[in-house]
Amino acid sequence: MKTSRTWFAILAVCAAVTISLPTMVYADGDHGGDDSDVPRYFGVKFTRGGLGKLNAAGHAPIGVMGDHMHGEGELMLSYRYMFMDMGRNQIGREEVSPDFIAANVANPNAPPATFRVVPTDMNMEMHMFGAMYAPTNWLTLMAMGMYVRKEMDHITFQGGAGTNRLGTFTTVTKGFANTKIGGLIKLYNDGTHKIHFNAVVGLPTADIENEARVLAPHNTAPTLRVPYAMQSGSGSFDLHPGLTYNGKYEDWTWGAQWTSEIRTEDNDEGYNFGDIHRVTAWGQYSWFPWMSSSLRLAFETEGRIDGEDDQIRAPIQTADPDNYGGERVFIHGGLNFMGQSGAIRGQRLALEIGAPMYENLNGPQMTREVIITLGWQYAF
Ligand SMILES: [Cu+2]
Repeated sequence: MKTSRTWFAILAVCAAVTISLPTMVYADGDHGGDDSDVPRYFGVKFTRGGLGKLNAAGHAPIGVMGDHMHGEGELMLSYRYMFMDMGRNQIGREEVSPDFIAANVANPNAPPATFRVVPTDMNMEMHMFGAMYAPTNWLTLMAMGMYVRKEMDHITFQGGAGTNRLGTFTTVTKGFANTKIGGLIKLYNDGTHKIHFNAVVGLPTADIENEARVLAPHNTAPTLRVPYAMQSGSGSFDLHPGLTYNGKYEDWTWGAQWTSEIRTEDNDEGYNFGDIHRVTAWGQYSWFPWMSSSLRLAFETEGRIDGEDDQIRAPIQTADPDNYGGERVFIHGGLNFMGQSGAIRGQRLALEIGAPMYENLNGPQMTREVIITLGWQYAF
């Protein structure tokens, strides 16, 4: 990564802290009346969500980001673990076998004329560390750092043509993804219906020069820069605008959210991932104050990669910028647990599992087979 980018990222984080400091001091001087005995440090209230019942369905399912705002002076820390498994290759909606890809699908970096290495399975683990703080009721600041581990299994076909298998190999990469910072801005709140704007940016902190040892078709084992899918993030400066709606009535809560990832530039290696647009809607029911369940539908459309990294040239589908993006519809089921008293008061534990209903992919490309998100949140 260019040093200018690193400095830009550091500057942006400092700027966000600086902007929020005066309001934190203001909040400290503003409290009064019934919560004056609540300890405050730098404007942060240590109330553990007050004295009333905390509702497990008070936040959206854990797979939704930037879904809720906080009241003035509240701070929330969170950790999410996300696991995604990918497999089966598709072109459009049609499943294709590794042999079909090796024998028929053209390699844009020919020779060889077709792809000679085919990915068969991939899994991704992501660790997300987040913080939210509300200097005032109409603004919640948020920051999230992410660390990613990816593992991909491949079949190598022998030589330049045919379907004789030479062997298999697995590559593993680890690194930081982009860092998200920004704010959620209240637009409307009448107690039943709430709407806020998501103003978040993605800073180019991702590792995009990951390498791994591969098995090449002529039985050599070079170390190469891995294809785009195995890099740790976009590496570009991205905008993440969005709009979020939340509603509640008795034991029910529901909501909907639009978010996008818009690339504003090429990354340092000369390409950018396609823009992503997501729309999701959910419903939740609180069985008890401490437990709720959720059902969520999610639609996503993503463009192809624009430009290319000239160090990514292997005869594998993931090295072709055109084999990225597509449309996906997922259904997710979730559970939320909310601690009501003692040491666990204010602590939230949530799980969401998603499976595909529809995938139309620019391919050949592997399908997403399952997404699991496990999260812990603590507001005080
Ligand atoms: Cu929060």
